[in-house]
Amino acid sequence: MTTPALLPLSGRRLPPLNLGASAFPHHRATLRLSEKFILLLILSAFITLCFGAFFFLPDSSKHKRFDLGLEDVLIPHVDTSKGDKNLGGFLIHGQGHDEHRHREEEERLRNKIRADHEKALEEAKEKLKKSRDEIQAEIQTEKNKVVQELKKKDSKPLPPVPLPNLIGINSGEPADPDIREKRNKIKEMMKHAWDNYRQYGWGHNELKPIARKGHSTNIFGNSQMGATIVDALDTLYIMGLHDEFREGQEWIDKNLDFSVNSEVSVFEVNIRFIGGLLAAYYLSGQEVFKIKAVQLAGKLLPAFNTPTGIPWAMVNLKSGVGRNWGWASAGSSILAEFGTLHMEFVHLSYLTGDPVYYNKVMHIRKLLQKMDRPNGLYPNYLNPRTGRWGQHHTSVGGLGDSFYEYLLKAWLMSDKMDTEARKMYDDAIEAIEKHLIRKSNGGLTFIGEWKNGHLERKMGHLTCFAGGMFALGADGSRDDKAGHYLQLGAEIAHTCHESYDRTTLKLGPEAFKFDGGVEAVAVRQNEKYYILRPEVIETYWYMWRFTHDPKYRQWGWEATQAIDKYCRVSGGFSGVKDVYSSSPTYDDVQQSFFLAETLKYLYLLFSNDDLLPLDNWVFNTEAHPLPVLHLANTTLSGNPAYR
Ligand code: DMJ
Repeated sequence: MTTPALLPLSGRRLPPLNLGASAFPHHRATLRLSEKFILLLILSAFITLCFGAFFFLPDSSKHKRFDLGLEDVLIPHVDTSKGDKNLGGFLIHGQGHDEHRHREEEERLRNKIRADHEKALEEAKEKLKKSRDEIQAEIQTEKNKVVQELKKKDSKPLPPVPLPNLIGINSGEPADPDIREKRNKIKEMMKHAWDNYRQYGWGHNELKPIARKGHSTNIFGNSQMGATIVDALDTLYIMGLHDEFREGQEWIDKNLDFSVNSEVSVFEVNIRFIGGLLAAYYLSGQEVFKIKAVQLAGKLLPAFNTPTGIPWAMVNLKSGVGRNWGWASAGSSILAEFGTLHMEFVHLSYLTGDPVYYNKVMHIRKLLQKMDRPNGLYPNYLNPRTGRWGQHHTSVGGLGDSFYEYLLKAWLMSDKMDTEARKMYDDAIEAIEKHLIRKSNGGLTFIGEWKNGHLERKMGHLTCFAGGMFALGADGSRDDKAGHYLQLGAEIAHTCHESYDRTTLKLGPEAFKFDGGVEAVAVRQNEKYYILRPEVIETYWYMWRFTHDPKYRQWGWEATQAIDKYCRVSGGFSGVKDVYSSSPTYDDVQQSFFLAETLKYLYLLFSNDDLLPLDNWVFNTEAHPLPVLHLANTTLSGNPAYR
């Protein structure tokens, strides 16, 4: 009950009564004093009565408020001519007399109550379907939310973080007209891929260039988060496609929403979305990208609520419930997934001043450091409940690859201050060289896969990125083996080029063997596809930057022409199902990494080295450039919060 209306009565003196002629024109002009006094008494008694009655009236709000969201349907126009109605235990008051309207209201009310009950029942049923772990994870998520909220309230705004030195964003124009022409061709291919996605797949994650409609895979859950837009932004930027960049920015600003009931891959969302948004932020300086990256990162954090702190592979962005892939050994998380968060998470802490991200990835590192490694190798599978390895499979390709890459890049990104990461990288690479790297009979260096003490002499297209990694890690290597690692990078680049050159389309297969007389060739039908992957071109580019051997540009140009000839369709670019067939069929998917990585690495290969120089930028595993944090005495940031 509000009091202001009463204050004038109780708080102030009554205004003097005007009892003169103007007040009572029908009476005599003057009244005797006693009459005036009696009248005054009656009036004040009347006022006191009204005042008291006002206080002693029952509180009507108690009767009409039902805190079940029903206010809007209960209050208006309820007929009380037949007395109060009692519906579902709720007392309804009201006034009016329209019987028909009354019945309608009643019906509406019943329906709403019924619908509410059904909804509650459904929710209860859904809850019962969940496992104990899931329910526990939900509770934990809720708890974390509360803690985060409290933290937010407590924490004072941090001073703005100084931006690192952003060098070489708008450079790279080659003087040589032939190289310029090739670079322009690659830009034209980017425009073709983008324009078609813009026309037929806008807002969807990817494009089906033949069916000319949107496409998605389970890594993005059932969401439509515009993966291609986010993944392509920095490529558009460095190519000078600024109108397209702005279109993408506008879509992100207006539409990119992470409060969706969708179960996504933590790794993929991190490398494509967070990496893409951060790179777009650093390149363009547009705050919206930073804000979205931080919002999204907050949605991934519940994935870390496991007994060990090793995150689940997937997380529901709305509920925060996480789980692992059904196919992974013994319910394990995957090395290349939980081990490929470091770069982005360090930048998130750097930009927000919130150490939560940094702490999550450092916790993973510490845990890995403590574990025994069979033959010094990291198995691909780790159980997040028990903290034990799953199957002893080791790979520098799928399931393992970018874990090693991120150890090296954590060191580079910290301006070489994070020596712990460098040591882990050096140790891992030594074990890999000893157990996984071999020369084929024909003299091709390859990286096989370690399976329970046995070397499988097969190399994946994904593994071809390692040529670039070895070259990138050459400088600063243990025992000054820079020359050795540069050579190793060159040998892997050569092997991977052979895997392209030995096909009909001059495009590489998904996996190729070095066994039984076969060298760098796919044997199984389901390994003959090419899905616009970047790894071989990525290695050409790193090798070009470190050696300037013209063969890398030549090989890159061969790949460009093959992609344009065999993967280009009028609705974009598509993967092909068999690189050994002269009449290949299309898989009808334009992968977002084609725009993020393949075309970017090709463009960089035909640009001068002053475009995104490697002393200042480190590319995440999806080719999103993040600046080196040149900060002395810390591996993280200049923010005192970390010291
Ligand atoms: C990309 O999404 C990333 O490079 C990832 O690390 C592995 N492979 C795909 C492209 O092939």
